[in-house]
Amino acid sequence: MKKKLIAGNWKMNGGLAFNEALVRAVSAGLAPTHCDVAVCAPSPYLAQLQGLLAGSGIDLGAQDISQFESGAYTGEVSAAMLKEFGVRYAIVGHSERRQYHGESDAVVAAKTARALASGITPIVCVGETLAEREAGKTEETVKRQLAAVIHVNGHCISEIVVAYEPVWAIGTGKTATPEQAQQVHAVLRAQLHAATDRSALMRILYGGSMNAANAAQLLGQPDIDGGLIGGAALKAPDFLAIVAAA
Ligand code: 3PY
Repeated sequence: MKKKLIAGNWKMNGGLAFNEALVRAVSAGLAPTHCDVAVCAPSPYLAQLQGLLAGSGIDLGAQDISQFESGAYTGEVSAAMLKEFGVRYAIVGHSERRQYHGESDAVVAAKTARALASGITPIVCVGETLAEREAGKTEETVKRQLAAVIHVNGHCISEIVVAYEPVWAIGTGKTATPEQAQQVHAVLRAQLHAATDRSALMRILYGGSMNAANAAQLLGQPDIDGGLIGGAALKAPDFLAIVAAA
């Protein structure tokens, strides 16, 4: 049976004291797990988080991963470095990285391949902008973004976690309706199905202002297998409520 995954994306938030208080509150409130739970923290805090999460049942994730193995890539963090801190997941191709750091589909594919080759599960984000949705290009956009990582040679794509994050729902407080989200998730599932006979076991998360109030309805959709949680992951009661709804 496939377990749902609820992963917090802390983005560029946190601090030593804040992280400790948040993780302690989440761990204390976590009922025996019926779903997988992870937090994707900023790189400088991975060592702290590795310690805090030990024995909690919560996995550690990074928010990015270098496409390169090692060398003269100032500012980059390699898969091997992430592994040293027990990182299990890495978010790849979040729209904020595509938008502010110019990450192309090709770069996202290279990062996905690097993560898979290193035993880190990539959480590959896809999603359309408002302009693309209004132009009727939602399907075309997400299919193009997913195709880029599906055709990564030589890797088992069934190890990928996909996250559908409509860009217009990120940091805006707007959320796709459960029906809108399900519609896109079904498209993504069909595309995965054409690529692997393990598509039914793959997790497709919804991200984009998922919160305590809307989680149950979104997570109740047949092709929504979890959530990638932004702002609500920074508040223990909200994050726990989403986990409970999974
Ligand atoms: C959001 O919920 O805003 C996100 O971007 C999650 O990744």
